[in-house]
Amino acid sequence: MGELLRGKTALVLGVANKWSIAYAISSAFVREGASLVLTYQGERQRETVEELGAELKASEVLNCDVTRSGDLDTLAASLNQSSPVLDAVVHSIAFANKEDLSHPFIETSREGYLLAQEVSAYSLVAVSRAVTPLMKRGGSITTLTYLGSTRVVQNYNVMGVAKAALEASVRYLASDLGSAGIRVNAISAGPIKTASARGIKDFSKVLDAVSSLAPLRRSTDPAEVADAAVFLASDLARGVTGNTVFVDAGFQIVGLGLS
Ligand code: NAD
Ligand code: IMJ
Repeated sequence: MGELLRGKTALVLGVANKWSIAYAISSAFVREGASLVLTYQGERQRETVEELGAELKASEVLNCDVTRSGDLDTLAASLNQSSPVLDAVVHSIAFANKEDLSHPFIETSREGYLLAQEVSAYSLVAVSRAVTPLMKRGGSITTLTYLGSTRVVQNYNVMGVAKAALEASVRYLASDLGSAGIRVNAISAGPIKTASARGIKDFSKVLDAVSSLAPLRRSTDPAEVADAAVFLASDLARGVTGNTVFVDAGFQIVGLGLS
């Protein structure tokens, strides 16, 4: 048990199950003394996320599909009732059509491109606008990104373009919100076997390649990402905004790796 987030209230969006990076972050936040509000995406996830919320003693577990602006308005209104002061927000949400993550990028349809942008990048802007009025003491907004935003990673395709937009959105949001004492950052995590990775072709090969080439010679543990999220949400990171922090066993520095 630590105290880095004692007295802080955090909203975490993106817990689907216990493998979710957002779940590891939620557990670390609770360990550091934060109180939590979780959201889930639609009825299908309600039971699982309510169970995880109960285990983490979350004060609330609310429905929020980020593509529905009504859901964001309702979320802000419910929070205003129950947790009128928020200190930290974690956005751990991404989605693209499965076929767009296996076919050549040039074949991406207009609809598929816009869907990936809407869910994976625009949602950070929409969530930030909805909840920043509750961040009355200032605070921190953190999102999750991946190296495919700036490098070509096989099959990441339309998600890479969406993550590039997400990282640029982090910088513009940091600029808008700095005067309110709100910091905005991204964590660029190395590959982790979550529900969003399991269906991906050759994902085990990606994990093996990364663990042999990364300076630390291993893959990324969700608990390491969670501890970086604790840092960014805490007052220790009071001077850090607009940044992308890599938690990837060092993989992103490697040029030509021969293991
Ligand atoms: P995950 O599947 O557990 O989490 C993705 C979450 O996005 C789910 O909770 C899902 O419900 C949510 N989501 C999708 N569409 C939504 C919508 N319309 N409204 C609300 N929520 C929606 O997988 P994860 O790996 O924990 O992914 C979390 C974040 O981490 C994503 O942004 C992902 O891009 C990023 N990331 C993952 C890895 C990895 O290797 N797993 C690496 C780097 C970054
Ligand atoms: C995803 C696709 C291709 C390569 C990939 C990934 N690599 C990594 C991921 C190398 C690490 C996981 N990742 C970083 C993501 O952001 C995943 C996003 C994602 C995954 C799915 C799978 C199921 C589906 N849609 C998805 N949308 C986004 O239908």
